[in-house]
Amino acid sequence: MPIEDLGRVLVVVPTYNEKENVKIITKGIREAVPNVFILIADDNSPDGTGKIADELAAEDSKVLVLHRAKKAGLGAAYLDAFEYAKHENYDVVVEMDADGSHRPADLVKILQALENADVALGSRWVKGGEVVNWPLHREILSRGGNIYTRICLGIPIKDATGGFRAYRLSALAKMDIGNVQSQGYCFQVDMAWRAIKAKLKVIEVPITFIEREIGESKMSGDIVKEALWRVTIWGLQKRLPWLQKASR
Ligand SMILES: Nc1nc2c(ncn2[C@@H]2O[C@H](COP(=O)(O)OP(=O)(O)O)[C@@H](O)[C@H]2O)c(=O)[nH]1
Ligand SMILES: [Mg+2]
Repeated sequence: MPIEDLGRVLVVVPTYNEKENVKIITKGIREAVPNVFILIADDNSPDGTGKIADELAAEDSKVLVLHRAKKAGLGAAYLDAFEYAKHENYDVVVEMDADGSHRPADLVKILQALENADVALGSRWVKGGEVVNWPLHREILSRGGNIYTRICLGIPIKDATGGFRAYRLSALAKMDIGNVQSQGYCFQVDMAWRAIKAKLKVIEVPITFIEREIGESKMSGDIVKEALWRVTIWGLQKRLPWLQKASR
């Protein structure tokens, strides 16, 4: 089945201080999958990324910009974008970083995989997946975090923290995302966990993740801590159902 059969696809690219990267990624996506819509979700980046995004939108009618008031985390930006996708009747929504870590060539693979799934997760930790130029501590953190997640939640997903993935809107509608509160990596785990709980077909697609060359990572200790405590609580809730009521 060709990608066109998926319907209207919206690739959401969240940005915070990505003024050089935003042009490169927009061009890369456009070349790899000519017909997709691209939504740049910018949190009022101080470096002027939002203005550059507006210029890109002026040149290409399928590039759109979601201007958000201030930095409020990746999860909030994506939830806003998903709401937009629903309102505008898209069929598929994709999450993709602006910093060059996610290759447009893999976007094609992820969309093709979605032809037989509800959710397709780009995965660094399945056979054929890889990470390029990551310092050892990042690799240990990601591998370790994913093993911990798999054990806590009892799910078969090898890379639940990755941020390169596609959802059918019909799947998002079943995932009860109105009460998602998690932000950084935890947002990704939260979404994967909800997809599995909703009994959707989730598949992992091997990707090559390349560490950014331009700009700075927004990863922080707080993001790691958030993932750790929330995943631990979800794991406990799964095993001790009476905890469900205590917190969601
Ligand atoms: N809109 C928005 N985008 C963000 C925010 N934090 C990170 N991003 C974007 O999310 C993507 C991934 O973030 P990055 O800093 O590269 O994280 P890393 O890959 O884990 O080091 C990039 O495109 C960032 O610009 C945020 O608070 N708001
Ligand atoms: Mg990055």
